[in-house]
Amino acid sequence: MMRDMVIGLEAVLADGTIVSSLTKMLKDNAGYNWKHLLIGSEGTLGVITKTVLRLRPLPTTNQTALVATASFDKTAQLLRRLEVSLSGRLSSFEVMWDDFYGAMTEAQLSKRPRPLKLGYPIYILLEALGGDPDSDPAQFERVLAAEIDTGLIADAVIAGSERERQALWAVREDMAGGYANMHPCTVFDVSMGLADMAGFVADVRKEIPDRFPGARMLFYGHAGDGNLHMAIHVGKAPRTDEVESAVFDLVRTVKGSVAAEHGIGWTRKPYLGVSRTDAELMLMQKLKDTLDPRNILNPGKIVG
Ligand code: LAC
Ligand code: ZN
Repeated sequence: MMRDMVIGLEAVLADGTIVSSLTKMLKDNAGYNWKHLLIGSEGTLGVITKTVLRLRPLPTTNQTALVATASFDKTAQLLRRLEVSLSGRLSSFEVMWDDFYGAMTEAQLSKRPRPLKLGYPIYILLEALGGDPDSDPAQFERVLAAEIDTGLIADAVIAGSERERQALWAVREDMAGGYANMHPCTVFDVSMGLADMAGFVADVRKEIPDRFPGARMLFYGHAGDGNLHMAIHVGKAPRTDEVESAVFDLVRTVKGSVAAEHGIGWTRKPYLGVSRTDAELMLMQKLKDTLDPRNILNPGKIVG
């Protein structure tokens, strides 16, 4: 659930109390924000039974492109510049490292041609949303052309129709085929400051094959949010604990998160301390003990 979309909530607590604030107020600073305590608590503090979501008017235009850059540093610069030059309209910035792009487009060749040639270190799926059909597409093309001139974009293809737009999105989202030779694999959902991401990826790319010769890896993510996904295959046996502890040691060094969007559950529970201090863990445990003293709500998940 996207935290900032939720404005109202109803939940049942462990003792049966129903707490309800099905408000339509966008601004409400009256006391503790208990709604945000429950959002993301994975059912461990209460059972959410109703929500009020904030809706926004649907944008009427979209522009989509796949671009390639020569480095992650250029990618980060491009993100900062597009946030300004697209007048706040940038809505997707999905980064795909060469390994991911190569595997996906190779597996999809029977369905669609590869939109940009191989050989660049980074590919990015960009999308902008807007409300002005007269000027939005022209602005998008102008902005991308300008970044080709600055050298931040090395190559680009812009979708000229809804069909082409879907074909570009499919490179990122039609992932089953690209994973075909990755089974079994350990998948990750980490995040960190954008400034740390290039170094982190380089460290994983060095350390994992050092420890697990012949390892195969795919890197991709929602880099606009600092969110990085990785899939790591180290052979017929998954060796999940060893792979996780190697990767999470590196996450610790960049003070990153072990769970950017998919939560902790029980698989990431042993690593919660990578991203949370002892004091934070103590506070989480106190909240759990207070709200669910008999440990009946999704026991064993996150804390406790
Ligand atoms: C994705 C999902 C797995 O980004 O979070 O593809
Ligand atoms: Zn994701």
